[in-house]
Amino acid sequence: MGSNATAEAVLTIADLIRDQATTENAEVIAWVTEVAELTKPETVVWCDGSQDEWNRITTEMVEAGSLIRLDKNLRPGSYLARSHPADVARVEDRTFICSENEADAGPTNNWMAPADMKAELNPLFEGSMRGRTMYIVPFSMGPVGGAITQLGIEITDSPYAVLNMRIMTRMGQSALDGITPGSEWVRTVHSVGAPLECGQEDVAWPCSDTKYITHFPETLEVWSYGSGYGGNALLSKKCFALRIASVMGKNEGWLAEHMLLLKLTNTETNKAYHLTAAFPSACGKTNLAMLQPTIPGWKVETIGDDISWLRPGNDGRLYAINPEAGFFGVAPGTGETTNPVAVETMWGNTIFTNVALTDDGDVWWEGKTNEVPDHLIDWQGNDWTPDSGRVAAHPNSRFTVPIQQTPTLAQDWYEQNGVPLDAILFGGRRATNIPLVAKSLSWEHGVFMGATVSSEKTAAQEGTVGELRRDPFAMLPFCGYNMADYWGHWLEIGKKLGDKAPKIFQVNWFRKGADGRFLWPGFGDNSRVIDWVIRSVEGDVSGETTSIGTVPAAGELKLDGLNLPEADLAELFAIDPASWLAEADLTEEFFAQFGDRLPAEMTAQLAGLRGRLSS
Ligand code: GTP
Ligand code: SPV
Ligand code: MN
Repeated sequence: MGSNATAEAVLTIADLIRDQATTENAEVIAWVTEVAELTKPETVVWCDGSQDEWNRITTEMVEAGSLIRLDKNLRPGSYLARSHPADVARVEDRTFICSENEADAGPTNNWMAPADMKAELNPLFEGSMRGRTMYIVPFSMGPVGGAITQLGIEITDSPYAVLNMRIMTRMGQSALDGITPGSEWVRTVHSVGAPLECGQEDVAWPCSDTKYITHFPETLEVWSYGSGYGGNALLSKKCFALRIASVMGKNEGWLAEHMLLLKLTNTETNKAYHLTAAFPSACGKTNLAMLQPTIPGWKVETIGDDISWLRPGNDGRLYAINPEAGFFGVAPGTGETTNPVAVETMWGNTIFTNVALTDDGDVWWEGKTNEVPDHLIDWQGNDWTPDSGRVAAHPNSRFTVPIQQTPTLAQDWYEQNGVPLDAILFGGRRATNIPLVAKSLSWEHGVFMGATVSSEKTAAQEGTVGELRRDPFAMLPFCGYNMADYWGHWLEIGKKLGDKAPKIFQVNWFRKGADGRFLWPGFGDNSRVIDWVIRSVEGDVSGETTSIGTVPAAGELKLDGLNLPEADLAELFAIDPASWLAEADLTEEFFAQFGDRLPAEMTAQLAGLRGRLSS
């Protein structure tokens, strides 16, 4: 079937697409047809985002052995997927920004000219969906019709991607209806790169050794090949909402950021505040987004855990939305004591990827419970016992869950025009140097703080866990254009906002003592830091100005009930000028690669820091 010989006798793929199309937009139909003629799927499905569609696809996948249905009573409507053991994280070395000019992608991105990349991709996509179903997945990033909202379509041959996209985005007919002729929308194509020849049996997790995650910011396109995993395959997420959207934002005066979004209400005054925070992958965004304060006085509500879009509003303030509709969260370390809100959120309707299966048909991972089950099936499908000498869940195993199941969800998530921001946090995983919290001396200094974030590598990216690397704004793998221009754009936005700009802070939950233990308890106790941040925004505390920023003055940080040793507190805020100056040298080297595209302000900020440290 599907060969050219029979094409004339039966409906052509173009006929099929036109007959089944759930839109009249000729532009959409032409693009879908073009992709189908290239990839040659066996069938085509226009997704409507309905429960029936979900039920049909999950049933098919369970029957095919590519999903395991979890116990209906323990975890209703939930499934476990096990990836190929080599397809477990984003692949940054296979990720490309294909702008016309190499300099526009900048030194921190892999680059190839659009035409060259298309020439390289074409033979790969040629027939890549043979024997498979091609799904057309329309989605909205943000509430349909919202001021900051953008629309897109993902074409994919992965039913796993379709299910995840239904959770992660507002997927279906209303998004497709929003894509009107001539309007701006993002075209994304994904293939697992594993065509099935006639009679060939499928595997549970098809993928290819050859992987390409490619972005064409000038034509608003994404082409992804060879991987079924998260950020490589759910193209709404890192590919569109960060890499493509960051370029759209640069051109249109807004920002696409790797940030959580949180609402805080002072329970005494009833005044509400909104805060975003950019931390690198697997550095605590989901956890902070679901913060359960350990101190009284604050109600915390969740709006987003991974991506925020920021846009100046008519009143001159900076507004934010979470463009997503679900969480694709890190499973390990997520437990009743660390993140009870996440545990409650995933009561059902959840897709788990690469976690362990319990004997009663539920899921488990390291850190889920204190007691470890006697027997499990590990993430690769093998028997596991506590003395196996290996982890049961992959360190980058994930849960995909609808945001609307979050018990702490703020109504603001539905807000068409977003929420006004009061504070922006930058952080990373730093055993040394970076204090628990510091307020920037100005917007420009805050941009410098963001630009100089370094963090120890986690399992969310391929490579050596623990290795320190620069991750400016937690956007190193996600900025779709020259990082120096991006800093310039942040500086511009700051000028536009003036004194209505949110205040910028630096935080670090991960500082360690000489004995290697975390000095700060983290998690719910991060509310103590957030409390100081908001009081600082309000001017209720004045802090103590140091060479690296303003830190809490003695007594300002609420530490009651914590039993934090004096020495640990001192170490959390210790500033060693020698190691800061050594880091400043590395910053100079890091900045140098951007040549004359580096904003002069960044050089001035570095000089200012060195001057303050030396005096
Ligand atoms: P991505 O989804 O990859 O972008 O990650 P994320 O930033 O949302 O990370 P997440 O909140 O899932 O946290 C990743 C890991 O960091 C988990 O294992 C958490 O348990 C751990 N973690 C989060 N917050 C804290 C904290 O305050 N202190 C410590 N020590 N660990 C934390
Ligand atoms: C991250 O790595 O920052 C994630 C997971 O949030 S993924 O969607 O795979 O990029
Ligand atoms: Mn992320």
